[in-house]
Amino acid sequence: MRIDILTIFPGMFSGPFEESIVKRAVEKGLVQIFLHDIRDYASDKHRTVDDYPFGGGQGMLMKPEPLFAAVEDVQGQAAERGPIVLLTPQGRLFDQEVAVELARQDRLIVICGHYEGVDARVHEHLATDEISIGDYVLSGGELAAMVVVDAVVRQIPGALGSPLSSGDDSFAQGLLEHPQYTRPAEFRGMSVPEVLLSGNHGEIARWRRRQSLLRTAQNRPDLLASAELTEEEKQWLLTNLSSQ
Ligand code: 6GU
Repeated sequence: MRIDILTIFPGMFSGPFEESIVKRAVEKGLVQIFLHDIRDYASDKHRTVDDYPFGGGQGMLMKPEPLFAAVEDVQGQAAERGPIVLLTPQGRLFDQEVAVELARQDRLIVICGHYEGVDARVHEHLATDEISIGDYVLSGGELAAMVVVDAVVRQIPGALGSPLSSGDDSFAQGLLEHPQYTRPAEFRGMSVPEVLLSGNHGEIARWRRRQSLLRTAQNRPDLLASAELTEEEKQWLLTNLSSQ
């Protein structure tokens, strides 16, 4: 997979992509990430990428010409085709399903929005997808791009240590992940649940499933609404939620 990121702050990406899973995926040749400075595509000597909104209003907007020029140039740098994703608080909400969908692409071109927004012609005629990472406003699309790239790259087969590692993640089954423990079995008087030490895989699986349901009901009842629970699980949850 090839990912091209168009940004006015390419330097912001040097830390996050040079550590951990993204770094390893790049080293393994599973993904190539290219950063492009949108200012390189400005046509004036001041390298202007923003301007005032027509009709008045607060702040500045990103001009269309440098963004169109950047996407056209970058697109020509490789034969692969894929979505042109504009990162903006006006986009569709990013979640695990979107991460999996994007991870299936051969190529992503990601545009980091900035200032008070982006000229609407970029939304309408250049971007093929618009993504927001949540209902809050960031100063720019860069942090969102890091979030999206991290979540996408870990879905590429081979990016994680074990091929099954991402299947257990929170959201992979539409529920939050169950609690996990490592050694020591007892720490400052806090002990690991007995069942996890029992070696009984059936019991362990049942405990984990119930803990997933409990966490999801407590922290993300919205997710529980679309999960499939057996009658027994519903009963168990009712009993155990009310006893907390
Ligand atoms: Cl993609 N960009 C900005 N600027 N703010 C956001 C966002 C994106 N997603 C959530 N908030």
